[in-house]
Amino acid sequence: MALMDRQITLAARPEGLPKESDFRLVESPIPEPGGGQFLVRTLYLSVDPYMRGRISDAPSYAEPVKLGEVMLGGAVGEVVKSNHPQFAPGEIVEGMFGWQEYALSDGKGVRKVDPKLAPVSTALYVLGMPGMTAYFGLLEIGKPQPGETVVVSGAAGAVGSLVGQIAKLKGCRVVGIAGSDQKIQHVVEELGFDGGINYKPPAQFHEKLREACPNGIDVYFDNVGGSVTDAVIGLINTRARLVICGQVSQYNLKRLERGPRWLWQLIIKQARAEGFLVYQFADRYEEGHRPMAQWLKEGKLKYRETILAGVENAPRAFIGMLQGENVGKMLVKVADL
Ligand code: NAP
Ligand code: FER
Repeated sequence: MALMDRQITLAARPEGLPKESDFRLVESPIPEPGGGQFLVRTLYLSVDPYMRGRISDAPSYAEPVKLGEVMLGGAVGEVVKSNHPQFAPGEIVEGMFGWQEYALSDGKGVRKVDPKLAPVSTALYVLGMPGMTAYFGLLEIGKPQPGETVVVSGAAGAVGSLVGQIAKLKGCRVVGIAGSDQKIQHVVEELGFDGGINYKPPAQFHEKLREACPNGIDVYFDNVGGSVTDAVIGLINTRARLVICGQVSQYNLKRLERGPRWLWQLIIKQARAEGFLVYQFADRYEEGHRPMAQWLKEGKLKYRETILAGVENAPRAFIGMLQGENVGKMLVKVADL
Protein backbone atom coordinates (compact mmCIF):
# COMPACT_ATOMS: atom_id res chain seq x y z
CA MET A 1 0.00 0.00 0.00
CA ALA A 2 1.18 3.52 -0.79
CA LEU A 3 2.44 5.59 2.12
CA MET A 4 -0.08 8.23 3.05
CA ASP A 5 0.21 12.01 3.30
CA ARG A 6 -1.97 13.72 5.91
CA GLN A 7 -3.34 17.09 4.90
CA ILE A 8 -5.66 19.76 6.28
CA THR A 9 -8.27 21.04 3.85
CA LEU A 10 -10.72 23.92 4.16
CA ALA A 11 -14.13 22.40 4.91
CA ALA A 12 -16.23 25.56 5.37
CA ARG A 13 -15.79 29.32 5.16
CA PRO A 14 -15.53 30.49 8.77
CA GLU A 15 -17.92 33.06 10.15
CA GLY A 16 -16.20 35.13 12.79
CA LEU A 17 -13.52 33.25 14.69
CA PRO A 18 -12.66 30.05 12.75
CA LYS A 19 -13.69 26.71 14.33
CA GLU A 20 -11.89 23.39 14.10
CA SER A 21 -14.87 22.07 12.10
CA ASP A 22 -14.05 24.61 9.36
CA PHE A 23 -11.08 22.35 8.58
CA ARG A 24 -10.79 18.65 7.77
CA LEU A 25 -7.98 16.12 8.13
CA VAL A 26 -7.71 14.01 4.96
CA GLU A 27 -5.28 11.40 3.73
CA SER A 28 -4.00 10.78 0.24
CA PRO A 29 -1.06 8.80 -1.15
CA ILE A 30 2.27 10.61 -0.98
CA PRO A 31 2.73 11.88 -4.55
CA GLU A 32 5.69 11.08 -6.80
CA PRO A 33 7.60 14.06 -8.21
CA GLY A 34 7.24 14.48 -11.98
CA GLY A 35 9.76 16.06 -14.32
CA GLY A 36 11.23 19.26 -12.84
CA GLN A 37 9.56 18.60 -9.48
CA PHE A 38 10.72 17.59 -6.03
CA LEU A 39 9.00 16.16 -2.95
CA VAL A 40 9.28 17.96 0.39
CA ARG A 41 8.78 16.36 3.79
CA THR A 42 7.43 19.10 6.05
CA LEU A 43 9.27 19.74 9.32
CA TYR A 44 7.48 22.86 10.59
CA LEU A 45 4.52 24.73 9.24
CA SER A 46 3.52 28.28 10.00
CA VAL A 47 0.12 29.60 11.04
CA ASP A 48 -0.25 33.33 10.40
CA PRO A 49 -2.95 35.99 10.77
CA TYR A 50 -3.05 36.69 7.00
CA MET A 51 -4.55 33.22 6.50
CA ARG A 52 -7.81 34.45 8.01
CA GLY A 53 -8.22 36.69 4.97
CA ARG A 54 -7.38 33.93 2.52
CA ILE A 55 -10.12 31.58 3.80
CA SER A 56 -12.83 34.20 3.51
CA ASP A 57 -14.43 35.01 0.18
CA ALA A 58 -14.45 38.76 0.79
CA PRO A 59 -13.14 40.52 -2.32
CA SER A 60 -9.32 40.61 -2.48
CA TYR A 61 -6.78 40.53 -5.23
CA ALA A 62 -5.46 37.26 -3.80
CA GLU A 63 -7.46 34.12 -4.72
CA PRO A 64 -9.08 32.58 -1.62
CA VAL A 65 -8.42 28.97 -0.70
CA LYS A 66 -11.26 26.95 -2.27
CA LEU A 67 -13.45 24.62 -0.22
CA GLY A 68 -11.88 21.17 -0.22
CA GLU A 69 -8.43 22.51 -1.08
CA VAL A 70 -5.37 22.01 1.13
CA MET A 71 -4.86 25.05 3.39
CA LEU A 72 -2.14 27.36 2.14
CA GLY A 73 0.81 28.37 4.25
CA GLY A 74 4.53 28.70 4.55
CA ALA A 75 6.51 25.69 5.74
CA VAL A 76 10.04 24.46 6.08
CA GLY A 77 10.93 20.95 5.05
CA GLU A 78 13.47 18.53 3.71
CA VAL A 79 13.76 17.56 0.04
CA VAL A 80 13.30 13.78 -0.01
CA LYS A 81 13.05 13.02 -3.76
CA SER A 82 13.97 15.24 -6.64
CA ASN A 83 13.76 15.48 -10.41
CA HIS A 84 14.78 19.13 -10.23
CA PRO A 85 18.34 20.08 -11.19
CA GLN A 86 18.65 22.75 -8.44
CA PHE A 87 17.21 20.83 -5.47
CA ALA A 88 18.79 17.68 -4.07
CA PRO A 89 17.55 15.21 -1.44
CA GLY A 90 18.67 16.25 2.04
CA GLU A 91 18.46 19.98 1.36
CA ILE A 92 16.28 22.13 3.64
CA VAL A 93 13.84 24.43 1.88
CA GLU A 94 11.19 27.01 2.75
CA GLY A 95 8.15 27.75 0.62
CA MET A 96 4.37 27.80 0.42
CA PHE A 97 3.98 24.06 0.93
CA GLY A 98 0.61 24.21 2.73
CA TRP A 99 -0.78 22.39 5.74
CA GLN A 100 0.36 18.88 4.82
CA GLU A 101 3.05 16.37 5.65
CA TYR A 102 4.38 16.11 2.09
CA ALA A 103 4.30 18.62 -0.75
CA LEU A 104 5.33 18.64 -4.40
CA SER A 105 7.14 21.72 -5.67
CA ASP A 106 8.55 23.00 -8.93
CA GLY A 107 10.93 25.29 -7.03
CA LYS A 108 9.08 28.55 -7.72
CA GLY A 109 9.11 30.80 -4.64
CA VAL A 110 11.23 28.25 -2.76
CA ARG A 111 14.43 29.22 -0.99
CA LYS A 112 17.13 27.07 0.49
CA VAL A 113 17.69 27.22 4.25
CA ASP A 114 21.08 26.73 5.87
CA PRO A 115 20.47 24.45 8.89
CA LYS A 116 23.92 25.38 10.29
CA LEU A 117 23.01 29.08 10.52
CA ALA A 118 20.14 28.68 13.00
CA PRO A 119 17.42 26.14 13.89
CA VAL A 120 15.39 25.50 10.72
CA SER A 121 12.17 26.79 12.34
CA THR A 122 13.65 30.32 12.24
CA ALA A 123 13.05 30.23 8.46
CA LEU A 124 9.40 30.83 9.38
CA TYR A 125 10.12 33.49 12.00
CA VAL A 126 13.22 35.61 12.63
CA LEU A 127 14.78 34.72 9.28
CA GLY A 128 11.48 34.45 7.42
CA MET A 129 8.37 36.43 6.59
CA PRO A 130 7.65 37.81 10.11
CA GLY A 131 11.30 38.82 10.50
CA MET A 132 11.32 40.70 7.20
CA THR A 133 8.02 42.35 8.15
CA ALA A 134 9.49 43.62 11.42
CA TYR A 135 12.80 44.70 9.88
CA PHE A 136 11.56 46.59 6.83
CA GLY A 137 8.32 47.81 8.38
CA LEU A 138 10.08 49.35 11.35
CA LEU A 139 13.21 50.68 9.65
CA GLU A 140 11.84 51.72 6.24
CA ILE A 141 8.35 52.90 7.18
CA GLY A 142 8.85 53.84 10.85
CA LYS A 143 12.34 55.32 10.43
CA PRO A 144 13.10 55.28 14.20
CA GLN A 145 15.82 57.62 15.45
CA PRO A 146 17.95 57.06 18.57
CA GLY A 147 16.23 58.36 21.68
CA GLU A 148 12.76 58.24 20.15
CA THR A 149 9.88 56.38 21.78
CA VAL A 150 8.60 53.40 19.80
CA VAL A 151 5.33 51.74 20.80
CA VAL A 152 4.46 48.35 19.33
CA SER A 153 1.14 46.51 19.67
CA GLY A 154 0.97 42.73 19.44
CA ALA A 155 4.27 43.07 21.27
CA ALA A 156 4.72 39.47 22.41
CA GLY A 157 3.80 37.99 19.02
CA ALA A 158 6.03 37.03 16.11
CA VAL A 159 6.35 40.41 14.41
CA GLY A 160 5.95 42.60 17.50
CA SER A 161 8.60 40.85 19.59
CA LEU A 162 11.16 41.49 16.83
CA VAL A 163 10.05 45.08 16.18
CA GLY A 164 10.66 45.97 19.81
CA GLN A 165 14.10 44.35 19.90
CA ILE A 166 15.21 45.95 16.62
CA ALA A 167 14.05 49.33 17.92
CA LYS A 168 16.13 48.77 21.08
CA LEU A 169 19.15 47.89 18.91
CA LYS A 170 18.62 51.22 17.13
CA GLY A 171 18.75 53.11 20.44
CA CYS A 172 15.05 53.76 20.96
CA ARG A 173 12.91 53.64 24.07
CA VAL A 174 10.42 50.80 23.52
CA VAL A 175 7.01 50.19 25.05
CA GLY A 176 5.03 47.07 24.14
CA ILE A 177 1.29 46.43 24.29
CA ALA A 178 0.04 42.85 24.68
CA GLY A 179 -2.85 40.87 26.08
CA SER A 180 -1.57 39.37 29.34
CA ASP A 181 0.65 40.24 32.31
CA GLN A 182 2.87 37.24 31.49
CA LYS A 183 3.42 38.57 27.98
CA ILE A 184 4.34 41.99 29.35
CA GLN A 185 6.75 40.37 31.79
CA HIS A 186 8.28 38.43 28.89
CA VAL A 187 8.86 41.47 26.65
CA VAL A 188 10.31 43.56 29.49
CA GLU A 189 12.37 40.98 31.37
CA GLU A 190 13.48 38.67 28.56
CA LEU A 191 13.39 40.86 25.45
CA GLY A 192 14.59 44.07 27.09
CA PHE A 193 11.69 46.40 26.32
CA ASP A 194 11.62 49.50 28.55
CA GLY A 195 7.97 49.06 29.46
CA GLY A 196 4.77 47.31 28.60
CA ILE A 197 1.04 47.58 29.12
CA ASN A 198 -1.57 44.83 29.17
CA TYR A 199 -4.52 46.13 27.13
CA LYS A 200 -6.87 43.79 29.00
CA PRO A 201 -8.77 45.03 31.00
CA PRO A 202 -9.48 48.22 29.05
CA ALA A 203 -10.01 50.44 32.12
CA GLN A 204 -7.15 52.93 32.54
CA PHE A 205 -5.32 51.51 29.53
CA HIS A 206 -4.89 54.97 28.03
CA GLU A 207 -3.71 56.41 31.36
CA LYS A 208 -1.18 53.62 31.88
CA LEU A 209 0.12 54.06 28.36
CA ARG A 210 0.53 57.78 28.94
CA GLU A 211 2.54 57.08 32.09
CA ALA A 212 4.71 54.58 30.21
CA CYS A 213 5.43 57.15 27.47
CA PRO A 214 6.31 60.37 29.32
CA ASN A 215 7.88 61.84 26.16
CA GLY A 216 4.97 60.90 23.89
CA ILE A 217 5.17 58.45 20.98
CA ASP A 218 7.31 58.98 17.88
CA VAL A 219 6.79 55.66 16.12
CA TYR A 220 3.78 53.40 16.50
CA PHE A 221 4.06 49.95 14.94
CA ASP A 222 0.47 48.75 14.75
CA ASN A 223 -0.23 45.03 14.61
CA VAL A 224 -3.72 45.08 16.07
CA GLY A 225 -5.83 48.19 15.33
CA GLY A 226 -9.16 48.77 17.09
CA SER A 227 -9.39 50.34 20.52
CA VAL A 228 -5.69 49.75 21.29
CA THR A 229 -4.72 51.92 18.34
CA ASP A 230 -7.32 54.54 19.24
CA ALA A 231 -5.64 54.91 22.64
CA VAL A 232 -2.16 55.20 21.14
CA ILE A 233 -3.08 57.91 18.67
CA GLY A 234 -3.98 60.32 21.44
CA LEU A 235 -0.34 60.26 22.57
CA ILE A 236 1.59 60.75 19.33
CA ASN A 237 4.18 63.48 18.93
CA THR A 238 4.61 65.97 16.14
CA ARG A 239 5.87 64.20 12.98
CA ALA A 240 5.10 60.76 14.40
CA ARG A 241 5.17 57.79 12.02
CA LEU A 242 2.38 55.21 12.30
CA VAL A 243 3.36 51.92 10.69
CA ILE A 244 0.16 50.07 9.80
CA CYS A 245 1.32 46.46 9.68
CA GLY A 246 -1.74 44.50 10.82
CA GLN A 247 -5.23 44.91 12.28
CA VAL A 248 -5.71 41.50 13.87
CA SER A 249 -8.41 42.80 16.25
CA GLN A 250 -10.63 43.18 13.18
CA TYR A 251 -9.98 39.96 11.25
CA ASN A 252 -12.62 37.81 12.97
CA LEU A 253 -15.35 40.39 13.41
CA LYS A 254 -18.65 39.52 11.75
CA ARG A 255 -19.34 43.23 11.39
CA LEU A 256 -16.43 45.61 11.08
CA GLU A 257 -16.09 48.29 13.69
CA ARG A 258 -16.59 51.84 12.54
CA GLY A 259 -13.56 54.07 12.58
CA PRO A 260 -10.96 55.37 12.83
CA ARG A 261 -12.16 58.53 14.54
CA TRP A 262 -8.73 59.95 15.17
CA LEU A 263 -7.41 61.03 11.78
CA TRP A 264 -7.52 64.69 12.85
CA GLN A 265 -4.57 63.84 15.11
CA LEU A 266 -2.51 63.29 11.97
CA ILE A 267 -3.29 66.86 10.94
CA ILE A 268 -2.40 68.62 14.15
CA LYS A 269 0.68 66.44 14.68
CA GLN A 270 1.69 66.58 11.00
CA ALA A 271 2.03 62.81 11.36
CA ARG A 272 2.13 60.09 8.75
CA ALA A 273 0.30 56.74 8.75
CA GLU A 274 1.47 54.25 6.15
CA GLY A 275 0.35 50.71 5.46
CA PHE A 276 2.73 48.22 3.89
CA LEU A 277 3.01 44.63 2.77
CA VAL A 278 6.19 42.72 3.45
CA TYR A 279 6.16 41.55 -0.17
CA GLN A 280 6.92 45.06 -1.40
CA PHE A 281 10.44 44.50 -0.01
CA ALA A 282 10.88 41.07 -1.64
CA ASP A 283 13.86 42.14 -3.72
CA ARG A 284 15.62 43.33 -0.52
CA TYR A 285 15.15 40.27 1.73
CA GLU A 286 18.89 39.47 1.52
CA GLU A 287 19.62 42.93 2.93
CA GLY A 288 17.28 42.26 5.87
CA HIS A 289 18.31 38.67 6.36
CA ARG A 290 21.99 39.48 6.91
CA PRO A 291 21.68 41.77 9.99
CA MET A 292 18.91 39.62 11.48
CA ALA A 293 21.09 36.49 11.20
CA GLN A 294 24.04 38.38 12.68
CA TRP A 295 21.99 39.69 15.64
CA LEU A 296 20.64 36.19 16.19
CA LYS A 297 24.16 34.75 16.22
CA GLU A 298 25.36 37.41 18.65
CA GLY A 299 22.42 36.75 20.99
CA LYS A 300 21.09 40.27 20.44
CA LEU A 301 17.77 38.99 19.11
CA LYS A 302 15.92 36.57 21.35
CA TYR A 303 12.92 34.61 20.25
CA ARG A 304 10.35 32.23 21.62
CA GLU A 305 8.19 29.78 19.76
CA THR A 306 4.87 28.24 20.79
CA ILE A 307 4.84 24.85 19.14
CA LEU A 308 2.02 22.33 18.70
CA ALA A 309 2.93 18.91 17.34
CA GLY A 310 1.27 17.11 14.44
CA VAL A 311 -0.32 18.39 11.24
CA GLU A 312 -3.73 17.51 12.70
CA ASN A 313 -3.18 20.33 15.22
CA ALA A 314 -2.66 23.06 12.62
CA PRO A 315 -6.28 24.32 12.89
CA ARG A 316 -6.00 24.44 16.68
CA ALA A 317 -2.69 26.33 16.44
CA PHE A 318 -4.17 28.81 13.97
CA ILE A 319 -7.30 29.45 16.04
CA GLY A 320 -5.23 29.68 19.23
CA MET A 321 -2.87 32.21 17.65
CA LEU A 322 -5.80 34.40 16.64
CA GLN A 323 -6.86 34.41 20.31
CA GLY A 324 -3.43 35.18 21.73
CA GLU A 325 -2.40 31.71 22.92
CA ASN A 326 1.10 32.20 21.48
CA VAL A 327 4.18 33.82 22.92
CA GLY A 328 6.47 34.58 20.01
CA LYS A 329 5.74 32.62 16.84
CA MET A 330 3.01 29.99 16.70
CA LEU A 331 4.28 26.96 14.77
CA VAL A 332 3.28 23.39 14.12
CA LYS A 333 5.99 20.77 14.27
CA VAL A 334 5.17 18.10 11.71
CA ALA A 335 8.26 15.88 11.73
CA ASP A 336 11.80 15.61 13.09
CA LEU A 337 14.72 16.56 10.89
P1 NAP B 1 1.16 37.25 16.37
O1 NAP B 1 1.29 38.61 16.93
O2 NAP B 1 2.23 36.27 16.66
O3 NAP B 1 -0.22 36.59 16.81
C1 NAP B 1 -1.40 37.32 16.77
C2 NAP B 1 -1.61 38.05 18.10
O4 NAP B 1 -2.68 38.97 17.92
C3 NAP B 1 -2.07 37.19 19.25
O5 NAP B 1 -1.00 36.55 19.88
C4 NAP B 1 -2.80 38.18 20.16
O6 NAP B 1 -1.93 38.62 21.18
C5 NAP B 1 -3.12 39.34 19.22
N1 NAP B 1 -4.56 39.65 19.17
C6 NAP B 1 -5.56 38.82 18.82
N2 NAP B 1 -6.76 39.47 18.93
C7 NAP B 1 -6.48 40.73 19.35
C8 NAP B 1 -7.28 41.86 19.67
N3 NAP B 1 -8.62 41.83 19.57
N4 NAP B 1 -6.67 42.99 20.07
C9 NAP B 1 -5.33 43.03 20.20
N5 NAP B 1 -4.51 41.98 19.91
C10 NAP B 1 -5.09 40.84 19.50
O7 NAP B 1 0.98 37.36 14.79
P2 NAP B 1 2.07 37.91 13.75
O8 NAP B 1 2.28 36.87 12.74
O9 NAP B 1 3.21 38.46 14.49
O10 NAP B 1 1.27 39.11 13.06
C11 NAP B 1 1.04 40.32 13.79
C12 NAP B 1 0.30 41.31 12.92
O11 NAP B 1 1.11 41.65 11.80
C13 NAP B 1 -1.00 40.78 12.34
O12 NAP B 1 -1.96 41.82 12.34
C14 NAP B 1 -0.63 40.42 10.92
O13 NAP B 1 -1.73 40.46 10.06
C15 NAP B 1 0.40 41.48 10.61
N6 NAP B 1 1.36 41.13 9.55
C16 NAP B 1 1.41 41.97 8.49
C17 NAP B 1 2.31 41.74 7.48
C18 NAP B 1 2.38 42.71 6.34
O14 NAP B 1 3.00 42.39 5.32
N7 NAP B 1 1.80 43.88 6.47
C19 NAP B 1 3.15 40.62 7.53
C20 NAP B 1 3.07 39.78 8.66
C21 NAP B 1 2.17 40.05 9.67
P3 NAP B 1 -2.48 39.30 22.55
O15 NAP B 1 -2.40 38.27 23.59
O16 NAP B 1 -1.52 40.41 22.76
O17 NAP B 1 -3.88 39.76 22.32
C1 FER C 1 -0.95 40.03 6.81
C2 FER C 1 -2.15 40.67 6.62
C3 FER C 1 -2.57 40.93 5.33
C4 FER C 1 -0.15 39.67 5.73
C5 FER C 1 -0.58 39.91 4.45
C6 FER C 1 -1.80 40.54 4.25
C7 FER C 1 1.84 38.66 5.01
C8 FER C 1 -2.32 40.76 2.91
C9 FER C 1 -2.00 39.92 1.90
C10 FER C 1 -2.59 40.07 0.56
O1 FER C 1 -3.74 40.52 0.43
O2 FER C 1 -1.91 39.68 -0.37
O3 FER C 1 -0.54 39.71 8.04
O4 FER C 1 1.02 39.04 6.03
